[in-house]
Amino acid sequence: MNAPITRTLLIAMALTTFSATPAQTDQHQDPQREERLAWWQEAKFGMFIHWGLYALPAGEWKGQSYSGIGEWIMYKARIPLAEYEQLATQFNPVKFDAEAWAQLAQDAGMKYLVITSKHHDGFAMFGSQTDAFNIVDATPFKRDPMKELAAACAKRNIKFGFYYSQAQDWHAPGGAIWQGPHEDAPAWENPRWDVRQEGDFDTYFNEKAIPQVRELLSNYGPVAIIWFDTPLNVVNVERAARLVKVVRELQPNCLINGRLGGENQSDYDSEGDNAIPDLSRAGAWETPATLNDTWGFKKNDHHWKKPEDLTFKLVDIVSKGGNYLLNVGPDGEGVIPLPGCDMLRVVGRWLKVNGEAIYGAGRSPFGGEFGVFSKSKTDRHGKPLFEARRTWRCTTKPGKLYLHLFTWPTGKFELTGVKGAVTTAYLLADPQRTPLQVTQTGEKVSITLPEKAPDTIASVVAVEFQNQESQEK
Ligand code: FHN
Repeated sequence: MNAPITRTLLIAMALTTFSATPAQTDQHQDPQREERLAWWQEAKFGMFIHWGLYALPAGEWKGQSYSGIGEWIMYKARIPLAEYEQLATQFNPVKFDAEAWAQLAQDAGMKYLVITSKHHDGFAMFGSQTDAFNIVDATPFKRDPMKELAAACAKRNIKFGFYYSQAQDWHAPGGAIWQGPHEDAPAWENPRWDVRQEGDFDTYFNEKAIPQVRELLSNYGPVAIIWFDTPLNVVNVERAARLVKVVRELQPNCLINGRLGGENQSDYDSEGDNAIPDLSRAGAWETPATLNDTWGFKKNDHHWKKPEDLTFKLVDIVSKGGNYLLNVGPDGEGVIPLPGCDMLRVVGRWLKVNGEAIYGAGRSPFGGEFGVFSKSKTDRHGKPLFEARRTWRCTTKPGKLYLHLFTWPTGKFELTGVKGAVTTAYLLADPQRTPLQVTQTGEKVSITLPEKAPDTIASVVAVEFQNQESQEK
């Protein structure tokens, strides 16, 4: 690539945001897309896994700690390619246990799993004929963990998917590189830090990205999702269409997330990282989120969220119409950090009792429970501040409402704006489903509750209606 073109491309890249992704999909009136999405709409909760060579430095390089997300260490410390390649010679995650990872996803109540097959560092975590910089050919481990994980997921009926960084590749000549700023890292005049990165994007795209996507979709059985990321502005409509063609040719049922690039070619929208919309959102969308403050393992990140908060976020997202893709970052030995496992199992236990109100559930018909826009306070963009409320949420199924009570009311729970005649209400935590006392006057419903909440995180009251019509907004 000649210098002026490189410069223009890189400047243009800097003008695009890479984390928050605007709606890219035109999800309307495409019956095939609707069909592809059916299982995913039911699933609601998935496991994201960021695992790669970056798990070894774990946020530190040559004695220096780097702030922010750990999988960006190569970029932040501007690690020369030859030095980064040395990590592969040390990568031997002998404690990796695909069965244990898939079992954790199952225990957490997660119905699908998406793992980094190649992140921005360019290292393939699968056996690749395309590029020797991969886990089978370049590490002492020599195993293909993706094969093992695909099999472990299939055994448990967990849908299996791959993350693939289609634009950014800091190792292949011509791969795109974020210009910055990124967290604490500045904006670089020339974001490339190693001459080996020089090259032409199309050569990288044609000779590495497309063939590797082909490998992923040919060698691992059914792939439920291919999760692209940071298209920058290099994955334009034409390049995106080429990726879509490969996906549709090899695995017609495979879903494509909302960070492909180009326009209107994804199956569902990806929200920004850890971004949950304030209000309900139509269409198919997903929030990818972290358990602490990093995706890839960082030894000093102990800033774990609480299981109560994760459960709230899951319910909040489902009640607004979305899916929750929650990340774990295994370490260099192949172990998922224990605090993450413990938290996920708490969410899973809650789902065992209350899963009926999550899987396949629709959005809230109300909306006031999400919060209100402040009349006096503004956010950092100068827009009215959204003051979120967290006391309750509502999900729906035909003829049913599910009230998720995060704060247990004294005596009664009052609901207004209810359409239809209530026939019965009961707690999902009550195996006998003993009817609760309900009074209804027009659109006002009052449910008498026991003194103590049966579930310390959130108790769910199921409310049934005479009419089987959908209660969803
Ligand atoms: O740059 C990546 C980041 O490392 C991580 O993979 C997240 C996950 O959504 N995606 C990008 C930033 O949005």
